[in-house]
Amino acid sequence: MPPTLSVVVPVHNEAGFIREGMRGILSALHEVGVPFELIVVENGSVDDTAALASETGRGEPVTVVSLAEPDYGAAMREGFLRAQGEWVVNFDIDYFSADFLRHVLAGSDADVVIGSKRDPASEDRRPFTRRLATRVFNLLLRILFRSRVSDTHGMKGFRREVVAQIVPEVEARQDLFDTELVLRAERSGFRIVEVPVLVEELRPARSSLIRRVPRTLAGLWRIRRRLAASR
Ligand SMILES: Nc1nc2c(ncn2[C@@H]2O[C@H](COP(=O)(O)OP(=O)(O)OP(=O)(O)O)[C@@H](O)[C@H]2O)c(=O)[nH]1
Ligand SMILES: [Mg+2]
Repeated sequence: MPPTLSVVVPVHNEAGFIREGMRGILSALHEVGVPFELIVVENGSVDDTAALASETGRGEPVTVVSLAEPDYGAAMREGFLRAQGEWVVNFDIDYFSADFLRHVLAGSDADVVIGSKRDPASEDRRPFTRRLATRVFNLLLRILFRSRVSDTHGMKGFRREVVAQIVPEVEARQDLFDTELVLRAERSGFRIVEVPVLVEELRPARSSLIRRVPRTLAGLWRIRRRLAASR
């Protein structure tokens, strides 16, 4: 029987945190108490992330996938396409919650459930610069795509049908994969519901915001051209 929940977690050079992160995610899944699978997709790590992931997942419904090139979006795509669950949720290794899983399972008539860092009832404990980046990024999505979604990064859940229909269409890789996936789901008329979250990363962010700006702008522009062309 397919599981109710699939959780997909992309990981890269996480040897220092993978055990703690996976144990936290597994205990959230056990706490929620529905049949699940956990799919950890490592790519391009130069440490022993994959081996530690396999060791930590022993005896649990865990699949560890390893690919050559470091690419967040390629890892997400691979994990989503392997997932068998009625709902497919994506977590970062350092940002997940049992409450979010409960929101997803209670998702009634929703097709997509987004844990929005910008929901009025959310509590975002990240540093000011990260919160500002989220706001500016979302403003861009509103202007460039007329999107009504308030956040595309972070915890998200998708019904099987959304994954099957939309994931193969997504061309963006790296960190814009999530954005194109959500924008395409929105454009296809799937019902998106946002839920509040407590944002408390379990370790400081590793990526430099400034270095991401030019790549993000160019990537958004390409998504805009693709979506316009596929209308
Ligand atoms: N497979 C894979 N996973 C990645 C890659 N880069 C980052 N990740 C994973 O993506 C998740 C988020 O990455 P983080 O390093 O925590 O990102 P951050 O610095 O907090 O930045 P944001 O979360 O984007 O604000 C973690 O689970 C990482 O291990 C990659 O190249 N490949
Ligand atoms: Mg992080």
